[in-house]
Amino acid sequence: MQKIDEYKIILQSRLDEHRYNHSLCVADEAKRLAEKYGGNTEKCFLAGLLHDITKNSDPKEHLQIFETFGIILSDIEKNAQKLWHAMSGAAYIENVLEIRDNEIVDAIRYHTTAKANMSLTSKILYLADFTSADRNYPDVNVIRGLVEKSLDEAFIYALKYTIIDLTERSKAIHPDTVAAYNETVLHLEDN
Ligand code: DGI
Ligand code: FE
Ligand code: FE
Repeated sequence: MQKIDEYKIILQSRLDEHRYNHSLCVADEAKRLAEKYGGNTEKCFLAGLLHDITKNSDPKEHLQIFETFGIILSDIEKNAQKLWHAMSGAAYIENVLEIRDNEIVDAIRYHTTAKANMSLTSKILYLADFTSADRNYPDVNVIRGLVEKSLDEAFIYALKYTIIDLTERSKAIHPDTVAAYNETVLHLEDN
């Protein structure tokens, strides 16, 4: 697809080499998971490719994007700059790259915190970000094993991993992350 090549050039101009390589790896992993779980391979690939498009932006650029597109931050969001690239990235791809596809925009918007009632595309992106070939955090092989077995089991594991990591570092947990966790465990209890 011609567009993909254009997006890659934009990404290369915005991201350092490490982050660009990560984006390519997440795109491949998202496509693989879409094939495995009956998702939309093109949307998942594109969401993976573009998900960290504003990751290397400085605070000034993030704040500029929030102002331009009328995004108001909660107190938790103001204090957690690591969450900004998901919000600014979604606004960037929707309004600057003009990708008017809610499934792709939403997947990028929630790729860091997750949220309740995520679409298959959003879940796939969230997990592909954890299991992409470039990842090497402790436990990466546990979640790689789980994602081959069940998307929901891998999803709950990833949420727990994130919540444990945040609490250990005394960081605030975004309400969307709590909602994703609650919804998923309640759903598991039903079975
Ligand atoms: O952008 P990546 O590094 O590929 O991965 P990501 O978008 O999942 O970002 C991970 C970072 O975001 C990690 O440092 C933890 C942080 N994070 C994720 N969920 C929350 C969070 N930080 C806070 N304060 N609250 C959250 O709920
Ligand atoms: Fe990210
Ligand atoms: Fe990422």
